[in-house]
Amino acid sequence: MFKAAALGVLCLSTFATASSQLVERQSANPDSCPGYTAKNVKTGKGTLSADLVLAGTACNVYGSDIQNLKLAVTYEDETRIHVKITDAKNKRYEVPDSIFKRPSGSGVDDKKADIKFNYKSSPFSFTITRAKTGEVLFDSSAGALVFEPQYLRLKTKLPSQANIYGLGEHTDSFRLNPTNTTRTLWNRDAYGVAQGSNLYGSHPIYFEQRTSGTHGVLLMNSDGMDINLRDGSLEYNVIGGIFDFYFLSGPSPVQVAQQYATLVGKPAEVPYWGFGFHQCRYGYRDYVDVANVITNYSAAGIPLETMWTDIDYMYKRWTFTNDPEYFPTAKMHQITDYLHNHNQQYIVMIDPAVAYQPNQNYGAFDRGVQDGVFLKFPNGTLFQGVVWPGPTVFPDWFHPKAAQYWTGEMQRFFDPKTGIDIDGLWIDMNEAANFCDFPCADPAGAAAAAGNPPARPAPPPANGTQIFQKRQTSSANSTSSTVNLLNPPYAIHNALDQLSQHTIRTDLIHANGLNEYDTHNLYGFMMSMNSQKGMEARRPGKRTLVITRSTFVGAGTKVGKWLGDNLSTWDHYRWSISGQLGMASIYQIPMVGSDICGFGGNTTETLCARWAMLGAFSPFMRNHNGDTSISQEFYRWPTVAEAAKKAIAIRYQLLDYIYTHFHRQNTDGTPLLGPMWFQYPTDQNTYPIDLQFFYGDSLLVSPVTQENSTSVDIYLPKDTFYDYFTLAPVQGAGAKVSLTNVNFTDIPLHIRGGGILPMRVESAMTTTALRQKDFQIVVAPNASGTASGYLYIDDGVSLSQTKTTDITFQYAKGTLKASGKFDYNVGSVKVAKVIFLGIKSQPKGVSVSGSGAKSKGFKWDAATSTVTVNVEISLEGAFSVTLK
Ligand SMILES: *[C@@H]1O[C@H](CO)[C@@H](O)[C@H](O)[C@H]1NC(C)=O
Ligand SMILES: *[C@@H]1O[C@H](CO)[C@@H](O)[C@H](O)[C@H]1NC(C)=O
Ligand SMILES: *[C@@H]1O[C@H](CO)[C@@H](O)[C@H](O)[C@H]1NC(C)=O
Ligand SMILES: *[C@@H]1O[C@H](CO)[C@@H](O)[C@H](O)[C@H]1NC(C)=O
Ligand SMILES: *[C@@H]1O[C@H](CO)[C@@H](O)[C@H](O)[C@H]1NC(C)=O
Ligand SMILES: *[C@@H]1O[C@H](CO)[C@@H](O)[C@H](O)[C@H]1NC(C)=O
Ligand SMILES: *[C@@H]1O[C@H](CO)[C@@H](O)[C@H](O)[C@H]1NC(C)=O
Ligand SMILES: *[C@@H]1O[C@H](CO)[C@@H](O)[C@H](O)[C@H]1NC(C)=O
Ligand SMILES: *[C@@H]1O[C@H](CO)[C@@H](O)[C@H](O)[C@H]1NC(C)=O
Ligand SMILES: CC(=O)N[C@H]1CO[C@H](CO)[C@@H](O)[C@@H]1O
Repeated sequence: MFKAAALGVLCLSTFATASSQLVERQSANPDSCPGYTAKNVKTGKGTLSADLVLAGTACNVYGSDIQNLKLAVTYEDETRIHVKITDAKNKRYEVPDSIFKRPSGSGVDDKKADIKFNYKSSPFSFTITRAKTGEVLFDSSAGALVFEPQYLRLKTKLPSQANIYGLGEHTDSFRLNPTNTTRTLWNRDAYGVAQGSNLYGSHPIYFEQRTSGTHGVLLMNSDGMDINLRDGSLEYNVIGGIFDFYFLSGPSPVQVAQQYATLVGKPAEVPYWGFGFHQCRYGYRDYVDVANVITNYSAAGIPLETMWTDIDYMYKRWTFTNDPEYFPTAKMHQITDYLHNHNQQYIVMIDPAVAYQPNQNYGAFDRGVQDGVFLKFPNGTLFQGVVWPGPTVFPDWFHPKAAQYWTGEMQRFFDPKTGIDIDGLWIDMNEAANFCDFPCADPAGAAAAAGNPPARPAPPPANGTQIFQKRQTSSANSTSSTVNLLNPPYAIHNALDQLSQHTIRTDLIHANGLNEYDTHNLYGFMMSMNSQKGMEARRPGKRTLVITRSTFVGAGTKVGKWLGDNLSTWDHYRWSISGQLGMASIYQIPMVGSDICGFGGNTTETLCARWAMLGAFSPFMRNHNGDTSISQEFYRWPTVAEAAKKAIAIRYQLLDYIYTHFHRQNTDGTPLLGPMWFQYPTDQNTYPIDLQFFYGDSLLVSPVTQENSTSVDIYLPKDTFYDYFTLAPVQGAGAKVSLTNVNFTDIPLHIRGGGILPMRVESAMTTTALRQKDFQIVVAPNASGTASGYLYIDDGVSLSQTKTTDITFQYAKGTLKASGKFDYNVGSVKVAKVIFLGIKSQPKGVSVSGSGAKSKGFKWDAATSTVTVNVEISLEGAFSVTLK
């Protein structure tokens, strides 16, 4: 329809008009826009409202300027201000309540608030300032406010070289480049992509870190957008919805995280076993392969908690089916029975797209059609795309029967008696991904051309036969349309040529009248909500473990997240750290991890060894790779096996420490994983660091990050640390420290002075066995000689816990005190050891108190300044241990 040259030259395939308008688009300058004047300003208790009237001649940069806007400001509590700007006359799309439950309540007295809203009338702009100091945190006077049907623009001033974090999902550095960053939010299936582009999820939240404090800014909007960071400013360019801002006061980084969690929802608890080690790959040929991996792990003495299967198990890749020859139900029962009998678990993947297979007795398709839950064109024809099974249809999560349909399919297919008795669920391709080039006029032809689904050789599967096709990346060929829901005038920097490319058409209308254009970024989150519900219905009262690829604000309240299809490269190994820091500490999705050893391409022994160790300090620890990659189970190489055994043993010994921190994040939003500046917010040296991080409050992880290297330069703030392995004190000087001779089975770890770590005395092959091990308490005093820590224990699986143990440890002046709640019945598990670090002189003796508590002697090690006290203390009540 349009000249290829025009499309090619300007890369504006989205702009479906004559070339004169292309020129206009090029010169469109929002800074020339008139802005708005605030009139009729009304203030109430903690509220302010105003009319915003266009202040001059419309600039119409990407559409017609809307004449009259409405401003509503609410001081929702002392720490949060809500600022909403929308069309005064016409209702516009807003993120629905079913996705984001807006806080209720009418607000607090602004005099009590930690941050303040101030405005200028003409042209209208506003600031957010700290009440105590008057420091300006946000100032929209950096550029004209523009509000057009499909283009919203607002620009705030920032300090030069600002420290901005968030605005994910991305593989950029954790601290975003303050002078030259464009973050595009448009969820996208992004196989192995480089940095600087839009990925699977959208999180329009940023934290800004200053030595004077930290604050957070959320734009609650699900439309596509570009956020431009230039030196001194941050600019939103959004293609729909409204300006719906939430400002969070901090002032500490952890407080911003807590405030954000309060706003968007605290992360769901996961089962204790979810923290065990998970193994998966794409390309396990059949049930025999899966069974062999399970037994090979056991033979290698590497703990395997959960075995996974990718889409390989499906019949022709149809979701909610299993292949009767390669993965027959009876054999799958043998596998799940075997795993469950050995206290191990099983997880499989499902995709949202349902194979388009009319008249094939394919229940998941037939029932969906009957319920009318699939996305349709306005004329009622089913919208089809192409995914793994070939032509597919897509559930419309906004359909009133969609949740019931999805839960029903899950109940049926995962029925423990007649189906596959999974313990958790993996959901993929939910951006939603679609291989068919837009406009996908011939899905069947496109599927056949791409070889979806792949042909399988004649059964039975011969050992060693590669039966699966490659994971494809489709090359886009652009086409255009004149409809705005497909091609808005402002083109965000989507890495693909247009919004609908490689996904569901953005002009489709959902059952509730919302369009895909506005809600595209919600698709993966809505699949997450429904899948989580489906899992809960299978095992009522039990926590779920659902791992998704696509996320939106609040996804952590339902699911965990893996970082997607990365590559087996050192870059991706390094980026996995900032990727998981973003998810856990900024977006409140703490059950996160990367594909250990890398997904695409071939790993190497040393990369896999290093990644096995780094991955042991991801909340979600899973080894996974692609179908054409070499096998990378940890037992494949001696160094990797040794590294994995060692790192998993450390992880398991620390599992209750991690579980306690995860529970705390569930309770108040305090991140389980944090960047160094969360703990040292006034130390500017920590701001750019994203290759070291804290796992819980007290463990600093500093992996080797260069190929073939056995050394690493790490930063230690001015503070007391202890080497995790020798337990000897290490004084941090606020400077770099070079660590050498870090061999391929080692990862540097430091305990931060001031922490108390509850650990198991030893590791185990499963988390069930681990829960039978005794505890040892490691006390790591800070320079003032004090320390504190926590231990939370519950049954590890129930949604509501009746009896829990929640202990606070305090150490000062030679005495460790444990107090709190001791209601969970731990059976015969006791505290067997207490290790005091940094004790420079030999104690004269030790005493213990607590019902039935016994001391069984102690040992002081002069070389490392540690005292190890052997004890026998029940976890039934308060106790203390004193060094005399
Ligand atoms: C800004 O970033 C873009 C995209 O990464 C790059 O092409 C360009 O060279 C950068 N500009 C400057 C001034 O660094
Ligand atoms: C399991 O281990 C055996 C013996 O080392 C090996 O031959 C086989 O390839 C392994 N299979 C898998 C699936 O790991
Ligand atoms: C309905 O609309 C779609 C998209 O325009 C078109 O491909 C399809 O052929 C139409 N169906 C019928 C029955 O007209
Ligand atoms: C296929 O592999 C399984 C498990 O390793 C083995 O028991 C079986 O004998 C093999 N079959 C053939 C035909 O080689
Ligand atoms: C892609 O678009 C160009 C320009 O319209 C056209 O010449 C070409 O045939 C198209 N390619 C395919 C594979 O459709
Ligand atoms: C990975 O290794 C396999 C087996 O040696 C090889 O066939 C494949 O081409 C390699 N892949 C890449 C991306 O190098
Ligand atoms: C690491 O060592 C391997 C094997 O000696 C070599 O092939 C590779 O080039 C080295 N990589 C770097 C970055 O030096
Ligand atoms: C690696 O170093 C550790 C001590 O840090 C040592 O125990 C281990 O034997 C070494 N492994 C190898 C393969 O050299
Ligand atoms: C040690 O920790 C206590 C709180 O547990 C704190 O009050 C004190 O300032 C800390 N001392 C140092 C030197 O960090
Ligand atoms: C497409 C892509 O890059 N996916 C992931 C690859 O791995 C890094 C690090 O693990 C992730 O952050 C990416 O999201």
